[in-house]
Amino acid sequence: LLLESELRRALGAGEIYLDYQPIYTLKDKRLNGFEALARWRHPERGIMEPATFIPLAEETGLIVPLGNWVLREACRQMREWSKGGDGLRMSVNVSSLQLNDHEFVGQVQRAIAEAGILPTQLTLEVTESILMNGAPETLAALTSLRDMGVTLSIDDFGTGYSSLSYLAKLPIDQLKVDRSFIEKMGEEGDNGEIVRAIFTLGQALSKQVFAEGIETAKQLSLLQELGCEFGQGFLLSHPVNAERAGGILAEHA
Ligand code: G
Ligand code: G
Ligand code: MN
Ligand code: NA
Repeated sequence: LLLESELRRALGAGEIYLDYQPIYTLKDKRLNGFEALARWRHPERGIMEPATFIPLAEETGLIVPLGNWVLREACRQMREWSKGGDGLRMSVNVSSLQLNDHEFVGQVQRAIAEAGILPTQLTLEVTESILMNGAPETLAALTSLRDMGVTLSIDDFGTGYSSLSYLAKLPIDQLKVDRSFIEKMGEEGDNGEIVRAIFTLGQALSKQVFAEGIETAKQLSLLQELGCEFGQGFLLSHPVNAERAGGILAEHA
């Protein structure tokens, strides 16, 4: 059983770190940026996936300091990788508890300023459910972030229950199609109809559509046919540590 005290200690002890999954253009595999993914190097249990500790962090409220650390570290790393220019982007996952924290917008602003990156280099990924429970304060926070120049993305898109009229009104730039839809693409009896429908929706609402969880060449070619611009997945690259991500960046420079 994971304990709150362990996670609290881990944060202080520097056991939490970030892996990075490259995001590419699908047409010609140019590097667009990275998604930062939190990991916990536990002294006895080894490397732990976020699925095991993010829920604990959320239950205990530790997600606020943890999320703030992730944000600052991702921005700092982006700065280090941006010496050759400012075209590279970093995506950071944000929990609803962070968004609802009244200090969040200020923390994002500080993380950007402290690192010395452009707000346009940062993308925040929020889940559909955050938006559906859409408290006015949440929407106000999103609007402030977008006004700053930060890009906002809906992660795991298609698994929630966004009403289309509501979606049209949200201050959101991107839809990230949930991996489950990409997974089914190219299987017997699935020619990507759902994904195609999400693309049509994205176009109608002027939202960029990203694909995640691309694992097969078949999925990639179907996505290319759909005109999907950006994507990530094991076929293109697994999440890698900062050093390897730096190497990938150097290859693409
Ligand atoms: O990295 P995968 O490696 O297992 O990530 C699993 C889930 O954990 C994903 O849904 C991802 O969005 C989430 N996740 C990863 N890193 C973070 C983080 O820093 N903050 C939050 N809130 N979620 C994260
Ligand atoms: O929910 P979120 O999109 O943030 O989830 C990111 C998670 O997806 C991470 O756990 C990452 O390791 C995982 N992931 C990335 N690419 C693939 C893939 O191609 N297949 C599968 N099964 N998982 C992937
Ligand atoms: Mn994500
Ligand atoms: Na996702």
